[in-house]
Order: sequence, then C-alpha cells, then structure tokens
Amino acid sequence: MTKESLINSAFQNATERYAALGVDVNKAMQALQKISLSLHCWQTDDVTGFENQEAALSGGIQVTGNYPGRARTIDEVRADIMKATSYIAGNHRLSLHEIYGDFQGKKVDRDEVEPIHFQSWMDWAKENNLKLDFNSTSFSHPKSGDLTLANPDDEIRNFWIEHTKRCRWISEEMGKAQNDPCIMNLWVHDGSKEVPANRLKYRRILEQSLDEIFATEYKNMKDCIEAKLFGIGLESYTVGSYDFYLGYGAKKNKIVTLDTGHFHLTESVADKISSMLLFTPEIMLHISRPIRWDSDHVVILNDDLTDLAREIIRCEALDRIHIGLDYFDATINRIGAYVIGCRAAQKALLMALLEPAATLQQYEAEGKYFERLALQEELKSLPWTAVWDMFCLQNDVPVGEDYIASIQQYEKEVTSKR
Ligand code: RNT
Ligand code: ZN
Repeated sequence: MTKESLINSAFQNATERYAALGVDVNKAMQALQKISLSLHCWQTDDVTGFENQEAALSGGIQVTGNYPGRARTIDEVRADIMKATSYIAGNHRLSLHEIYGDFQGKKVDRDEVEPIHFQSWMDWAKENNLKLDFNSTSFSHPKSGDLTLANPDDEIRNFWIEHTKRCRWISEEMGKAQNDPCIMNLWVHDGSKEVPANRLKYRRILEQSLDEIFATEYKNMKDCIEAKLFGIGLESYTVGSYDFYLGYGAKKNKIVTLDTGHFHLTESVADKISSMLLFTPEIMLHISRPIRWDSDHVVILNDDLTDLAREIIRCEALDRIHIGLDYFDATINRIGAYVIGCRAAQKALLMALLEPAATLQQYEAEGKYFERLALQEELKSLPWTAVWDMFCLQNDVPVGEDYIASIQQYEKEVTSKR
C-alpha cells in the first residue's frame, strides 16, 4: 500500500468511528482550516531584531542556546518564516515586534518609528498572503531599565508613551493595508527585584499611561494588553500583573493577552477562558510552554494545550480568540521549533473539534458523571491522528515526521552556512 492509500483507509475508519459518536470529521477539518495562528517572528533570531544599535536582550526575558543558523537579516527572517509555513497547513499570520522594522541601516529611535519602516513588511506580507500583527518593544533599549510606562520619571515615561502610540499608528496602517485588523500586543516588563515600598504608585502610573496611549480611537487595529507573573531580575513585583490587566481590560473594554507561561505552574490557563469571555471583548493567546518557570520552551501537545484548545471550542469562541505563539528556543533548529509548535497547536484544536460535545454536556446535565468521565477518557484514544494525517495530506504539507528530513536539508543548504 502506498502511504497515501494507508492514510485514506485510516481516514475512512476514523470517519466511521467518529460518526458513531455523532461527530462529523469533515466539519471539524473545515473548521481547523479556517483557524489562523499568529506566528511570532522572534523565534527566527532569538529576539534580536534589526535596530541599528547595540543593546543586549533585556526586560526580564532570556533566550538560552546558541544553535547555528540564527536569521541575521530581514531577508533571512522572511525566508525562514516562509520555510516554516510551508510545513504548516492553512493561512497564518505573522506577529512583528517594533525592533524588526526595516530601518535601512539608519538609527531610528523608538520614539521616532513610523509606518514607513514597516512598508516592506506590509508589501511582503501581501505578496505572501500573510496577515500581520504587531508588538511595541519596551525591552533591549538604553531607556528600558526596570520601569517604562510605569516610570515616575516624566522624560522616560513619555518616551515610552510616544513609542507605544506610534506602534498603534503602525498597527492601524497594517490593518488598513491588509483589510483585516492588526492585533497589537502591549507588554512591558515593568517591575522590581525586591518588593517595592509602594506597589500602588507604579500601577497608578501605568493606568494613566495606558489611558493616554489608548486615547486615540482606531478602526483597523485592536489593542491587547499582556500580563505577567515575574521577569528575570524582576522577581518580586510586576506592575502589569494579571489582576491589573484583567481589571483594566474589563473596565476599558480591552483585549487581555494570556501568555500560557505567565502564571503559577499549577494554575489552569484553560479555566480562565470562559470567565474572560464574559467580561472582556476578545482574548489574545500567547501559547508558550513553561518548565518550572516562564522558560518559553517550544510548544508541544500536552495536557495544558489540549485543555486550552477544548475550552476555546467548547465556548464556541473561535471568532473571539486570537491564537498566537510565543516561545524562543535557541538550542534546536529554529524553523523546526516553529513547525513543532504550530503543528502541536493545530493538533490540539483538531482534537477539540472532534469532541462529541453535545453528548458530554447531556451526560453532565443528567448527572451521569461516570459516563462523562468514561467518554472523555475514550476520546483520547480515538483515531484523531488519522484525521490529522488526512488534513496534512489535503493541505499538501508533510504527513507525520516527513518534515524532519526536509528541515535537515534546509539546514544543510541554508541555515548552517550563516
Ligand atoms: C514576555 C512576553 C512577551 C514577549 C515578546 C517578545 O514574557 O511573553 O510577549 O515574549 O513580546
Ligand atoms: Zn508573551
């Protein structure tokens, strides 16, 4: 049997197994096809960017590893992203940070950046059928320090307010150019190593800065605000904590970003989805994988991820939840890191889409908790992998582990020569 006919017959079997449970596999595949992931550009080059100034990665985040082949130019980032997306079914988005602007060798400070610096990105994205998302960048700059938007020093705070306002303007132009809202994420590292004597003071300043930044209304971009538990060197206090941004988002109707690496390790991010859907307009996800801490490991198919995907689908919230990835691993092939993470996210979503939700909910309504638990357990070993293989085949992307050899080849021919 050829590989294709094996996949076909496994798919026929799977279709029948799922149909017996009232699940339409084709419907699930169509739904998966429509889900765009927002790929974070910063896995290509270890969060370095293209500013023409020397500044080490700061802001409490860290990339470990020195695997060869890091992208060093905008062209290399673009080539690597295209390579990665060639292994990922569907149409996706690319999330840029401000430091990835096309500055053409000039020094453009953060309070001087304009849409023109992203024109080549917009053109390239259009040519390649990718939509763009955006992020302001408060880290890796001489003025980053421990406090940016929450800084009591007017000069520093105003510098970052100006930067963030300009980033919203850039996002608006990106949204216009692609005829689809650009999602702009705002994350600042502001915090302190030891417990401050006045926690309220900095949060009040951050609130005022945000109000000032968001004063301009835009139609083609959406703001989201990302909370965090702690940063490296800023372990005791984070100004923009989860409570802070959840409160701000609920009150001011802003999208809150949930980075799955930004919570205590036993906290369920999946459990937050249904609450947030009730009180905030939409949700932005930064899917990451914390190991012991916010370590930004490559996303894999684990219980955290499948729980999260199930919540998105059970809440029927695909139209209100933006799914982005956020991790940086410099110890393995960086393109491979994207492919592993994106395919894991898609697998989790597919498993969730194949869930016989109505049956489970009926068992629950009738108090049949043994039946609910038993079916949930059995679902884990239903042939969802046959549906996944068919999805890849139909999308003309490698089935199973076939992409490993192809990425090795690209490494041999391209990235290892950098
Ligand atoms: C940091 C946040 C943030 C960054 C990127 C580079 O902890 O997760 O989203 O990872 O902006
Ligand atoms: Zn994040």
